[in-house]
Amino acid sequence: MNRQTSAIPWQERPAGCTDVVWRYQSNPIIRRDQIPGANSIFNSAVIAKDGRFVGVFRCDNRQMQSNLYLGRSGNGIDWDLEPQPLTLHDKEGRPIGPACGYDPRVCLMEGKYYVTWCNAYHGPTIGVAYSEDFETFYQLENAFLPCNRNGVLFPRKIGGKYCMLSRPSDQGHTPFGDIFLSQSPDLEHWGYHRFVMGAGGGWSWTKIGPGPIPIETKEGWLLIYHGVATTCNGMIYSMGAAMLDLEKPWEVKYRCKPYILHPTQTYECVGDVPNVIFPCSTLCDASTGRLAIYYGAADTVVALAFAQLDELIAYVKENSV
Ligand code: BMA
Repeated sequence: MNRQTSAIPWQERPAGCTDVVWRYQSNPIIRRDQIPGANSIFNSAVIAKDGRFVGVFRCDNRQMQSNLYLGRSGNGIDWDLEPQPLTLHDKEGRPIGPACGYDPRVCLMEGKYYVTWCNAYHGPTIGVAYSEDFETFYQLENAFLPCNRNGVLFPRKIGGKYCMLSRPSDQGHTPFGDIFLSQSPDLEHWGYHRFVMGAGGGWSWTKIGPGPIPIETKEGWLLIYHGVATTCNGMIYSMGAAMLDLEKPWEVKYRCKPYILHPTQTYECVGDVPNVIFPCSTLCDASTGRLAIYYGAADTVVALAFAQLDELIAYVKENSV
């Protein structure tokens, strides 16, 4: 189970709101210039550790280069971000340089914190690194051939294999894209690829991509993902949800027809890339079923939304394709 035990950020659903997912009233939680020299800080991943919170943050500098930065927080809302990018080490422990790339996810598995992100190797592909202490990170082999984005690990082996979702792509802004699942005995050799689900439906007809680490529930893996529609004015990124089979997670049990969050607020609609909601992580309180969802807004800032896990699952089932 990847549910957390720390007291996660929480705000009750505002009076009069009937939405299954609602926003933190003081969004955004990370400003675009919270790291000196930053242009923007957005699509970022947090996780609970030792009663506090840690995270890997995407920061684009003023040359518009993307790097990953570490952050720490006592409450999951106010974050201290390191001023320099995270340094990667090779398997022998030698420093190999800053973690270049974007859109990190963080997965706790077998006592290690795994970071997957969009790395560059003759095009975008999925970088993988791990840390036991969230201080020193060791890079493994890239998971896939280019071009691929949105590598998202499951938090345990399934059927004896590690599993990762991803979205094969192109070099650019990819006007297509479906979610696939790959399996590995060792987190370095990936195969047994399976189709999971494709772009489709009004708000996600152009492409979809997996978001936070899937959440294990009795009824299946809850997958929160982003879906994209192309309009005469560009792409709109919304948040969707589906349930995957627990033991065959390439099988979709339920897929929610409506989006669960859509860019409507100024900080989601105005920024470097307007109209983008891009979820990368969740915190889930096991005792209360409270869910905090962290998402990048307008490719500029980090924002927070909330849901009750049971309500969200019921909503996905009731509104399933
Ligand atoms: C995708 C990625 C994301 C970004 C999104 C919207 O292709 O680059 O990092 O949030 O586009 O611009």
